[in-house]
Amino acid sequence: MRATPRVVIIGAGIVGANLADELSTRGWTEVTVVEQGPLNLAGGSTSHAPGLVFQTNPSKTMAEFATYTVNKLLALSDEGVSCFNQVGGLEIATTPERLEDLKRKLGYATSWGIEGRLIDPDECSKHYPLLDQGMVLGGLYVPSDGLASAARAVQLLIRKATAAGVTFIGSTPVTGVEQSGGRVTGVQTPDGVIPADIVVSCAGFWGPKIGAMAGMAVPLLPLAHQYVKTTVVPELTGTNLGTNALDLANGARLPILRHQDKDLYFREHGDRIGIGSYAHRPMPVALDTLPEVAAAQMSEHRMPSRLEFTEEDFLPCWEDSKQLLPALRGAGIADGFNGIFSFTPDGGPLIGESPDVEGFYVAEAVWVTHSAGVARAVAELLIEGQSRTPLHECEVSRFEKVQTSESYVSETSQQNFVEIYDVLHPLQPRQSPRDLRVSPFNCRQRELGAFFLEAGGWERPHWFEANRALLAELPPEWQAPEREPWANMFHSPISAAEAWKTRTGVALYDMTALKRLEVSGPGALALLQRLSAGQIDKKPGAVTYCLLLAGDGGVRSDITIARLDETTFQVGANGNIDVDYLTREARKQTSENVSQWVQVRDITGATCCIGLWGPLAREVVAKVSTDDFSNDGLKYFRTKQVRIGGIPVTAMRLSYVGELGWELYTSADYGLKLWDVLFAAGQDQGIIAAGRGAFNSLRLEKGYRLWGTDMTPEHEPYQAGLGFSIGKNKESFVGSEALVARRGQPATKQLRCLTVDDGTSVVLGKEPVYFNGEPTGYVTSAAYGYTVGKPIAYAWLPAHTAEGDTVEIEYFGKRIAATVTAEPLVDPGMERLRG
Ligand code: FAD
Ligand code: THG
Repeated sequence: MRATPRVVIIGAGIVGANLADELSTRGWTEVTVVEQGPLNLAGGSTSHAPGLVFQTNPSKTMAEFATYTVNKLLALSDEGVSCFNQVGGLEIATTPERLEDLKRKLGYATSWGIEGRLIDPDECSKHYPLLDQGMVLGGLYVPSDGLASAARAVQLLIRKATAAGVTFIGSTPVTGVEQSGGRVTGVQTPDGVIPADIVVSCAGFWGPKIGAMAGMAVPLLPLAHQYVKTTVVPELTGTNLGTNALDLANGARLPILRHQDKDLYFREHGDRIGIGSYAHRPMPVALDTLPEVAAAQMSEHRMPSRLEFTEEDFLPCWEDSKQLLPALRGAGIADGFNGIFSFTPDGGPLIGESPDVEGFYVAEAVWVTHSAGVARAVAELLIEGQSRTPLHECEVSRFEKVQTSESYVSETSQQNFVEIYDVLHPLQPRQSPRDLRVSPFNCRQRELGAFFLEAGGWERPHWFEANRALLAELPPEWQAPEREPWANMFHSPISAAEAWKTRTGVALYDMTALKRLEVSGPGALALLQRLSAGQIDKKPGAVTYCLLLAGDGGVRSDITIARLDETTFQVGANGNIDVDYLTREARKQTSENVSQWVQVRDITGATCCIGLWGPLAREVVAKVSTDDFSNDGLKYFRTKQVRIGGIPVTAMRLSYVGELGWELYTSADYGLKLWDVLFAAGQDQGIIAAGRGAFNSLRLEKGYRLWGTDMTPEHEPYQAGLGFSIGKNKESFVGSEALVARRGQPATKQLRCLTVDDGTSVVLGKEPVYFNGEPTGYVTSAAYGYTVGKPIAYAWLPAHTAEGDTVEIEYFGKRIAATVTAEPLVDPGMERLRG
């Protein structure tokens, strides 16, 4: 038995080198890094990356990765020269829209603990004297941003990891992935097989090729992106900042600069300027057309990740650059290239294990900016079974199968390239591909004038124009104030009417997009008892709301488990990450003890679901079913098989909007009929179809958390206000030991319900929250609460904040007063749900 597993890392770019280091510093030293290029300059994206690190990101996880990378590279030094030159980062606005966007960006930075400030054009010029100040409306300045010396960092990491016992093999391509019995066993090279218990592909944009060796779809697209260096800029001469290629990052004093209104970024290279452009057409690259470069020929100018410069694509950018930085008029383009890197369908990186080959992992589509942070997360994942930074936005298993097809990846990744610097609303949907997945009710929803947004490939109605007429009847206390333009995007006042009808009448909600699994077999109960923190060993017919915890007690998902019969359960989950986890664990359990076999089936697409909710729901269903839907006939959080209009339906009595009613499941073929039967039956009750706009408001009023937004694996159940769901008298389950160990330790933070004092300001999420003048937390979900007549925001705040405390939410640079309030805001006594 080895002390630690044998790990092979494919690729010695910034990700692979960091991973070797993160593993070896944690005592995993049986690590071999195999690199096709020469180790001194491998020829991947890292070998030519100019190394700009802007840390601010809408994603907390990505910001955390960046901050860790900055700190690690700052500390990584040789002969007194570090691998990070903290020149600061400046993003400028030349349009009013961008200036507003920078305010939101400052919000993200503050929420995630990155110090930054908005500065006026004068100060922009002070930081960056080459700017044409007349063009600039303002800037966001982040002093801790700067330049990574990526290629040099790789060399230092190789040296450090080698000293710790890691083996690096250069000029050796991996040509195959060996496996046996569903497990990875090694990698093939021209010199033979290197045995391994774990293989991590850090092959950057070559990822799909390595993935194919293990039968794994790696949804990234290699794209070329232009970068040029100018000739000497007279204004910069005399600064004499050194010429050593590996030391160039330290040859800069000016902040790194983004001019996003023209899709450009800039850095200094001694007395020259480097310019990167996203302004050109997307240029996808087929991996089999890469230039072949022999080891001896590899140089800064010749490498497989560097394609010929297509100057005509750059010329408009050169004009834009000279306009912003007039000093460039005295210079020319000295050297340009089309460098290759990775894009993905949602812009996030790809981290995680293959669903089919145990022990085969990927860590790809990672920028230099996030590289050390990603490497740390992967090391934690391998060694501790879980990363401390939540990975739900990065896990390769987050994609639905249709989203890993070549055509989908190609189209969406190119679109992401085009939009990379655009001002995008958080709800802004992609234009194409759309209508990939539609529920059986889609045609009716269209007839009702649904406004659709997309999630996981599904079309989900947000409101229905057919309900606009209800606005005329809307009682004054349900009328919502007007929103400012940003919060008003992808929003309709019709949501108020839909919320009103749900609380006072009855509404149909399309819940089809909710992930559903059937877990069955003699081992089904044991599997779900072990993985969930809830007590589900109940009689058939029971539905249980429970948490999936990680080993350290963090919330990895919240699900509902319905026991349909002794050995069959229906699970309502949050997404493909849950499917991947349950499937993997079911396979393990089955292989360990075949008499306890268990099967997990994703039944989402084969079935559909209608939420029929509202105080009049019972009247509607009574007209079309002879089954007993009375309070005793089907109790709260119970399920039974019924017929509605003759259609076989699984009815579950629960409601994410907090109203009387049921989730009604049937197979996809019956879906449209079920909708029609209910809609016709509900005419006397004034039934409506309602959308996600109302839904999100109603669920927040009821205090129901949304996993991935309100809580993530970094939060434990009690802080998140979900302690009630931990099974009583339940001893051993994943995370139980950690919960016991944490018991008695005071929580430092708490998910709190805020209401906005002015009664009108609706925020969107991720805004920083100030307490006693200091930024101390951030908003998770927010919505206008139509029932309570106030905007609501949930926020993570220090545990010492108490009900009644006043805090301030920063939105577009303004402070909005809000009050910590007891929750839930609606129906704390559960009279509506249990009635
Ligand atoms: P790579 O550096 O490409 O490493 C992968 C390695 O795997 C390669 O060395 C390759 O040879 C090896 N490999 C592949 N296949 C095999 C095989 N079969 N066997 C063995 N080895 C194999 N990011 C930033 O954060 N800031 C920037 O300013 C920035 N600017 C950029 C500018 C340009 C022009 C480009 C193209 C990219 C830029 N990037 C930037 C992105 C950044 O360069 C990459 O995201 C990053 O370097 C990827 O690192 P990596 O280790 O994943 O990949
Ligand atoms: N329906 C079903 N499954 C789901 C969801 C759903 N799984 C994923 C996600 N949504 C889980 N989220 C919730 C959140 C709250 C509730 C149900 C699912 C809920 N909570 C009750 C409460 O807090 O009062 C639980 C009461 C109890 O445990 O007795 O209803 O929408 N099928």
